[in-house]
Amino acid sequence: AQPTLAVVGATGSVGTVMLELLSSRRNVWGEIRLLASARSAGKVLSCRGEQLTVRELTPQAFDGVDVAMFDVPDDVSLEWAPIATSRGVTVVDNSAAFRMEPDVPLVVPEVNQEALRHRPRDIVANANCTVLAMIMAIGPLHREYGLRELVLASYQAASGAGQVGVDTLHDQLSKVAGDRLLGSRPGNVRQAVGDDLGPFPAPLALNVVPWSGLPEPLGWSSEELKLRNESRKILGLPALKVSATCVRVPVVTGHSIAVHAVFASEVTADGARQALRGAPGVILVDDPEAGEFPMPIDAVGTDPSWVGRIRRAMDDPRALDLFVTGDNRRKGAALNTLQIAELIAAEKK
Ligand code: 11C
Repeated sequence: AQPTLAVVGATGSVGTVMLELLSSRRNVWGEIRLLASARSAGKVLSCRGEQLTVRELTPQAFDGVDVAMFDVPDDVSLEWAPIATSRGVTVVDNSAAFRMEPDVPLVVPEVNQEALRHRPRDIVANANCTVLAMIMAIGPLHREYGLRELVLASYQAASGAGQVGVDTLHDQLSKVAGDRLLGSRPGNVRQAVGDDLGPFPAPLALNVVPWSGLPEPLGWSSEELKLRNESRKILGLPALKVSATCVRVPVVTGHSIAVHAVFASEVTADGARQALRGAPGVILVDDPEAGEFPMPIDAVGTDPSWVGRIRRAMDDPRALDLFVTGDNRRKGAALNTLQIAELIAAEKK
């Protein structure tokens, strides 16, 4: 029989993309069960052409389930993933709750699929959305040249903060539209936007905000530490040097990263392009003279990481500079989670 899949957090922003992907990818599932908080229970959602009623998340709701994809806040995953595994379910979790646990693999199928084999807790973690966009490009380059160091700047979309982030950006954009003096005087964008900043620490419309996530010691943000720690774990490079600055930009969907990557051996831009051209889950868009660059407006709604602006560093023959963009709700969240779930489904057959 085909395995039963539960989608936990089915009504959320990433859950919605999970249902879209389940409707468009090769069907490997028997029953699909949608679970969410009591508030959302009873809603009817469409998936694979079926109308499915959302059920409340309870321990019994996992009975008969083989694999569960979780997209819920960290504290909900912490509580509910062990309840699911105790009922025989393999959990693929998109929160940050388990990512750095040594006995939980952090898997990107195109980069470290072998890590999936060792999962003593029956929990597999899905990586952070900024990490996922970047690591898809860095994985093949690491295999070719041996990665030593990453210096990163992110350009993260509002949807990284969920639907409330998207709504906040659109509300702010409507408040600033039409007034051509806005942005030319100190403080006038703040005044136009008002006090409702949603999940962001400053106005996002007509602005960039050099902050994403929660405060960590010594001035770093949690998002910046995730880029460091999760990259190290996925690549199996525990001492990799990583410095990141994470920035929110007024984009709805699509996280971008400017990458300076230092390798063990000399690189060439053509060699890097060659390594990326055949890489699964990567699309090379690198013809600046023709106006072809990786950009969120093109990458949104697509599966791969878009990579371009590939240059050898002018002052270091072992370093590359490049730009990467990926849909943070697809490969950055729903798609990678589902790819892992599909690999587990194939094992269970
Ligand atoms: C953002 N990347 O753009 C964050 C959201 O580690 O799963 C995802 C947080 C995470 O705000």
